[in-house]
Amino acid sequence: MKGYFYITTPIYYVNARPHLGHVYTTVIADVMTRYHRLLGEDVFFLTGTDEHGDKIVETARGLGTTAKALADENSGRFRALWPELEVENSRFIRTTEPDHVRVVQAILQDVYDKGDIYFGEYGGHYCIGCERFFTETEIVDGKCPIHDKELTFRQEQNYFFKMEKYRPWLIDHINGNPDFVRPERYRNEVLGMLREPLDDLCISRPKSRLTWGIELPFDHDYVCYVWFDALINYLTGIGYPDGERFGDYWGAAQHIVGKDILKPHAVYWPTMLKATGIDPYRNLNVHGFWNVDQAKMSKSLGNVVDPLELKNTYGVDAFRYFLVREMVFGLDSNFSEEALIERYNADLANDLGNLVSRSTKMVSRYFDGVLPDGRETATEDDREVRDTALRVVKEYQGRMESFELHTAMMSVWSLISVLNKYIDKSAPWTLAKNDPERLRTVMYHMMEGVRFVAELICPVMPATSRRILEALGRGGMVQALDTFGALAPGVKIEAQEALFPRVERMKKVDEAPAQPPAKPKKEKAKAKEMEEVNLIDIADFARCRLKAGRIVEAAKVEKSDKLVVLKVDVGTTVQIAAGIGASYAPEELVGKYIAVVTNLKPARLMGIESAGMLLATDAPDGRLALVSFDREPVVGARIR
Ligand code: ME8
Repeated sequence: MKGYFYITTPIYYVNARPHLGHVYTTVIADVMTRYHRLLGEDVFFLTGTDEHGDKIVETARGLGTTAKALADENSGRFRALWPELEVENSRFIRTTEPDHVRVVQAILQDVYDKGDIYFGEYGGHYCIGCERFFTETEIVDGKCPIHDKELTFRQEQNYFFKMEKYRPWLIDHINGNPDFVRPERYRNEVLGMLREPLDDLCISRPKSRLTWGIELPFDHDYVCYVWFDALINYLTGIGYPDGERFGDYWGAAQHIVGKDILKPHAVYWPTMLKATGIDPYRNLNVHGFWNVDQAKMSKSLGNVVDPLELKNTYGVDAFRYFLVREMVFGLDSNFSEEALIERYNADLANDLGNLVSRSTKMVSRYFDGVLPDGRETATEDDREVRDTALRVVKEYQGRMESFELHTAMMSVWSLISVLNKYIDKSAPWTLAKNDPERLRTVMYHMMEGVRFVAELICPVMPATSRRILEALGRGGMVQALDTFGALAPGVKIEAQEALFPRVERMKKVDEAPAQPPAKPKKEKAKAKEMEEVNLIDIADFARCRLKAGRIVEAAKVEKSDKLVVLKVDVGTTVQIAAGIGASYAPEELVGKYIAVVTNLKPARLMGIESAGMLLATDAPDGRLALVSFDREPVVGARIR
């Protein structure tokens, strides 16, 4: 029987442009798509944009534009981004499209006719960022726990969906299908939400307040609540109710979402489906959040990561690999460009890149680029290569199935490591002189191992995979992952240069070369002139992480006239040793807002650890003047 696989991302709000978080979810969905295609399954991959609701109207108003124009613009940005990242979605859906409007109205009418929608009044605390009410137990310090913002109290007459009615059914369903919501921590979180009675879901907004939405088919004075509208995209996308695709794919539906939208997907959505008489989706796969430099990514902190910039700097495959490998699926992760560079150099330039270039070059050198026949496994080492390749395939498949993508990558890298060690231990350069028979076996096992690696990285790094397979004389995918020995002897192997040229680490100020030797006077003047016209690229400046900080502690350093040790809040607290002791008394410093460079490599000054640098300049009286702000800044905000 033909296997089907249906994968979705959240549809993203069009109030802002795409960022790293959206890219993560969508790349993961693409990786799963490619993986299931390799298994020969029929895959449908849906992504798109969520365009109705208060949040869009509010943002558009603030920008002096219309909701429609804002939606068109930002939806276009999402749509254009995906091909740049080798994301191959089957459809890009917009909730303003006519087929979606029809499906939402049909479902509303159906649930209304069944008696599960009623008219009533409700007052509650609403977060516009989340577009939902929060219950007393969810509210933290009077604020939305996701956006950390004050909630708005809203009371109005509206239509309600009888969500509470389906709570017992949902609890049973989750208990009967332990991986319905995964990883387990989120399943437990959902069961926690279901321990208390649920409020029925308010599914309308009066047109007197909001018109940017889908009109209720049974009351023209109201539009549909944005979440009720948005979730239904997963049905519209595959042609519900009559489309052939719906019948094929719905039973295989996998949603991927971030932890911020767990409740709508794990509570609203299954109960809505139940009321409509549709089977629940198969799995909800929930991932954690990317933080940036240890802080929550947010516009106000100015630390929103632009995915295109990263792709342009490091290449699409390296960027995709980093996202998949770095984040433990389900947990939060910290993004930093340093970490990306480290992974790039260690895993890609060193482990994978070296393996491919040294192996293909050896075949070129010793066998004129023609793969010799060495399929017979002769020694323990040959067997280790073969057995590892076959074992890794199984392990990798199991991990991909259960969405443990980061450990699936670890499996592949364990094979890469075995192959690199195999080459080192076999020393082909010596065999070339004294054991041609053994050299053939080693070359064959090495190249066949490389083929396994190339096939396994295909979902995450499609271009690199293609390039390696082409170098092995394989235009398309081989997909013989159950056979070690599928690579035919006699194929032409093309020698490869570095697939991933090493990337220099960001140059730190304290790593700059020592002062050049003093120059003669004339040259000095020339150098000064040069310095003045020494223009830098904006990217060079962007490497410097400058943040607004607040000094929380200051103390003089004994035996030093100049040095003070500061504790500075820059989102987190860092210790900085600064040479401003002759210009400021410690007590004068506490409470000051200053500009701090936060991505310097830690240094020790007179034995004191210093993890940053503050900015100062010269005052006319010969003392130093700290760079500060003309009004109170957000502590931890990026200076740009
Ligand atoms: O919630 N780290 O849209 P949205 C990881 N329209 N992933 C992140 C992230 C981060 N820091 N920030 C965002 C909506 N995401 C609704 C969805 S679905 C029927 C309606 C990702 O634009 C993650 O997938 O706020 C998260 O769930 C989603 O973007 C929220 O996107």
